[in-house]
Order: sequence, then structure tokens, then C-alpha cells
Amino acid sequence: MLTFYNEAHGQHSGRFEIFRGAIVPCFEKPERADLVVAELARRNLGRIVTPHGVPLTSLERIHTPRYLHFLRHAWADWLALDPANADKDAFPSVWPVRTLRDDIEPENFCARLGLYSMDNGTPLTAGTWIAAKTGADCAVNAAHALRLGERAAFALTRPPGHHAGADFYGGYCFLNNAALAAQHLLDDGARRVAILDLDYHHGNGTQSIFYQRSDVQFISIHADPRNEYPFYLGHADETGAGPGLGYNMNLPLPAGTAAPAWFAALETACIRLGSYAPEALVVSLGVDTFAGDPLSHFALHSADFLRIGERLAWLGLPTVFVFEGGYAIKEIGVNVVNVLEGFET
Ligand code: SP5
Ligand code: ZN
Repeated sequence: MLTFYNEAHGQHSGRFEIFRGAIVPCFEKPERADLVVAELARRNLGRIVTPHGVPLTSLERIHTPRYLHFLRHAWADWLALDPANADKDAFPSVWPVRTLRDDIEPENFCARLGLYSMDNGTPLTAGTWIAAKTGADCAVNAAHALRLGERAAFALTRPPGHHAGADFYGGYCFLNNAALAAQHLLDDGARRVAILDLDYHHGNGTQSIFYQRSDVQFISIHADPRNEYPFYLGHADETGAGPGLGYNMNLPLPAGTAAPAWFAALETACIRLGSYAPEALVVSLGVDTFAGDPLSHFALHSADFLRIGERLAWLGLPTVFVFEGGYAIKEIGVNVVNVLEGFET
């Protein structure tokens, strides 16, 4: 399978995140993509190429100009506050919840960090913009490869994307790579595109981007948000709104879910997908459903990832895989490449 990979991803490397009052090393780290690219090469799964840079107008198909401007200039603004910030990551400290106003963009950079983010688990670093941008390049190039005749392509990106909305970051995500790929497929002429999100966490960003639209179907299998990040979205009763009503499907599953129940949900997703009859598919490929994942509480095993790929291939659709979460470092390469190999065989 043709893979788009850009080593600039390594420039996004957070120092730490905050978990239950403790300062812990970032789970989302450069090694994740390095290990997947090494496993891809080891198993000879096809060409690994560097993407062409896409224009900012491609990103504006999904993200607001205001948010992109913020993100592009964030590091310089952070340094402008205090040159000593150079060796600190930027974290938000105040958010416009409920009765607070979000219609006026504050001038203060720390306040703008809060306006454009959803959590304090996502460090913004010196290399965040370049990494996120070249990651988005991978996603858009992978989508474009389908028009150039590939049956499938893989965007090996990080930071991941599915928690990022049109104008906010969070959950380790800054630019919504899957949404950008889906939009590019539409802009290339597809009439309907489906996004299947298999990451352990609900893809709140992707859902919110397409919630009112019928040209992109969003289906997600994930941990029940009553007890898992992102907590405030991902329930089964979220089915879309306005013209998008009926084009959003959430399949939340309880902690401890293992292969039988997970694959039953995948079957439900595939049936809904088939009835939508999309012209292409984007898979948000998180492997944090793995039993050994340090953040998660599902119990898929490495061999199960081969079966996922086989089932997806059976849909018979031109497919873009976009890398999302997965934090079990030792097995991350095998788990991701198993999906791709299962798809190809
Ligand atoms: C893309 C993606 O998978 N984002 C996930 C964001 C989850 N952020 C919350 C992390 C909570 C940390 N839990 C640590 C558990 C250690 N036992
Ligand atoms: Zn995840």
C-alpha cells in the first residue's frame, strides 16, 4: 500500500502532559510513527513517499481561517509573551465554558489558547505547526492518490487528528487529517464519502465537522464517553442534525470490550456503511483498542488487527487509512501494519 510519511512529524514532541494531577511524559510521541514506518519497511508493504505540500486553502476547506492563523503563529506568540517560554510547552489555563463568551477573540495569547482548545492534555510546542501541517499534507496526498488510481493509501501522520474540530485542538490533535482527506475526495469529485473511526476514543472533532452534512457519513466505534475521553460527545443518540440527520452513527462500547463484541459493532458499522453506498472510505485508524494499550480498556489482540483489515477490504471501496491513536509502543508497528496487510491480502 502506498504510504505518505513526512519525518517533520518528529518536530512535535511534547515534554509532558497532566494526568490526574501528575506530570507524566507524553503518550503521543515521535517514536510512535517511527516504529510504524520501520515495521512497514520491514514487511515490504509498498512504497513510502514524502507528500507534496498542499496550499493553506486545502486546510481552509475544514478549518476556520481564524483557527489556522492562531495555530500558525502560536509558537511565535508564546515566545513574544516571554523569551524564556522557549523551553516550555504552551498550555491553556482558561476556557470559555457555558455562560462565558466565545464570540470575541481575546488579544491575550494565553486566553486564545483556551478559546482554541478543549483540554490541558495537549502541549503545543515549537514544532507543532510544521508537524501538523506536514501530517495534513500526508492525508490530502493519500486522498489524492485514489484519484491517481491507487486502490488504497496510508497517511502515516502524527500528531493525530480526529479530536480536532474546525476551530479547536485537543486530545493530542491539531488538524483533522481524516476530515481533510474526506473533503479532498469530495473536492476531487466523489459524491459521498464515509469516515469509519476505529480509534478507542470517540472522534468528536470529525463528528462535529460533518454533523450537519449528508455528503459525509461518520461512523465511530469507541469507548463509552460516560467514562472515557472525550467525555462530552460520542453517545449513541447523536445521529446528525438538519440535512445531516441520519448520517452520524456512534457505537459506544463498555470498558473491557474484547474481540467478539467489538467485531459485532464493526459488522453493524459495515452494514450501515454499505447502505450509504459511499464512493470512497476514510478510516481513522487508531490502534489504542489493543489490550496492552496504556490509556485504554479494550482487549483486541495483534491478530485481530489483521481481521479488521480483511473486513474493510471486503467493503470493496477505494480507501484512505489515516493514523490516529495507539500508545502501546512495543506493538504499535505490528498492530497498524497488520490492518494494512489484512486489507491487501
Ligand atoms: C488520538 C487519541 O487517541 N487521543 C487520546 C487523548 C486522550 N487524552 C486523555 C489521556 C488520559 C490519560 N490517561 C492515562 C492513563 C494511565 N494509566
Ligand atoms: Zn485514541
